[in-house]
Amino acid sequence: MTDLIPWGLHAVPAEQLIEVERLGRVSRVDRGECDVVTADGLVRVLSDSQRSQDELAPVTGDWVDIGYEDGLGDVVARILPRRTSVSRRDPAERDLEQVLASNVDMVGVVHGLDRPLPAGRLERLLVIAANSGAEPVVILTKSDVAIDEPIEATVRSVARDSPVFVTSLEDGAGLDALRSAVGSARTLALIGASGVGKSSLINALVGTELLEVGDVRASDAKGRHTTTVRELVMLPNERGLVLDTPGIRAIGLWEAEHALDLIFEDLVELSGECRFRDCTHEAEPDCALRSVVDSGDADPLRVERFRALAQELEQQRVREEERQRRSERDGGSRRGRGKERRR
Ligand SMILES: Nc1nc2c(ncn2[C@@H]2O[C@H](COP(=O)(O)OP(=O)(O)O)[C@@H](O)[C@H]2O)c(=O)[nH]1
Ligand SMILES: [Mg+2]
Ligand SMILES: [Zn+2]
Repeated sequence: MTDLIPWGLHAVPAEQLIEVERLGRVSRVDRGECDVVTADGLVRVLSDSQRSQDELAPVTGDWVDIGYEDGLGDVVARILPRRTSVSRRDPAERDLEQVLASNVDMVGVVHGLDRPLPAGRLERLLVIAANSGAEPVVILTKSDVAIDEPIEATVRSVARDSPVFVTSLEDGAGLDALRSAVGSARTLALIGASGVGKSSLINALVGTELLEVGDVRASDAKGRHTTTVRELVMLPNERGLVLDTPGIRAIGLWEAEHALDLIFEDLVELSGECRFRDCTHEAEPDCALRSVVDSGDADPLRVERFRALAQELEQQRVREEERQRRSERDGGSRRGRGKERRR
C-alpha cells in the first residue's frame, strides 16, 4: 500500500473524493499515457488523448480517478479540479492555454548564474509562477560558475518579496534551505529555460540520478532538450515533492492580469492616476507612468516592459471575448465555449 498523504492528498477537498473509485496522482505524462501513483502503487494508465483532447488531457500533478474500459484497460476517467495550475499560452496556438503542471504549492523560477538574465524574461516567468496560485520563488543555480554580472541584484529588484535561493551542486550550497522550504506533502514545480540546471537540481535534492541531465554545449551554454516528460518525484523521508518541467523557451502569458499586479504592483497602482482609465501610456495626456519616466523617477525599460505585457494581456482578453461572443451566436458549440485546455 502506498500512503497518498505524502503525495499531497490532504490538500484535496474531501467532497471531491466522494465519488472517486480509484484515486491517484499523475507523476509523469507521455503521449496518450501517464504514470499514476495510487494506493496500490504506480499504475500505467491510458489518458486517451484522442477521444478527449481537452478535459481529459492530464498534466503532471493532477489528481485523477482511474476507470477501466474493456479492450483498453485502465484509463483516466476524470481529472479532479486543479487547486493550482502552472500555465502559459500554447506556443503553437495563440489563443489556447497550455497547462504545464498542477496542484503545486510553490513554483521555482530557475535561472543559471552562468548566463545573463534579461529582466523581462524573469518578469514573465515570475508572472507565470504567481499566476499559478502557488507561491513564487526564485532559484539561482550554478553559483560555482557565476559570471561577473549583478544577476542577484536584478532578481531582488524584480522579484520583490519572493524568496530567493542560491544553489550550487559543486558544494551542495542552498540545497538544505530549498528542501526545508518545500516541506512534507507539498509540491515544488520548477520552470525555466533548458540548461539552467532543473533536472540536476532535482537529482541533487533527491540524492539519486532520476532525471536525465543535458550536456551544455560550451559555445552557446544551451542545454540539450533532454527532458521530454514532466515528472513528479518525492524527496527522501517523504519530505515533499518536486516536479520537473521541460525547458520553456516561449513564455506567453495566459489570463495573468492579476499576477501582473503582483510583479508590477507599484506601476499598476500608479497607472490608476492616469487621466484615462484605459490609458495605454503611449500618447495620452496626463499619463502618470510617462510622467515618472520623464522625471527620472522610474526605470524607463521596466515601465516599457510592463506596458507591453499589460497590452499583450489586454489583446488576449479582447480576442477571448470575441471568441465567446462568436460561439454563443453560433449556438454555443462545445469546442468554442469557455477557455479550452490542452496539454
Ligand atoms: N557547474 C555547475 N554546473 C551545473 C550545476 N547544476 C547543473 N549544472 C550543469 O548544467 C547542465 C544542464 O543541467 P540540466 O539539469 O540538464 O538542466 P535543465 O535543462 O534545466 O534540466 C548540466 O551539464 C549540469 O551538469 C551547478 O550547480 N554547477
Ligand atoms: Mg531537464
Ligand atoms: Zn498612462
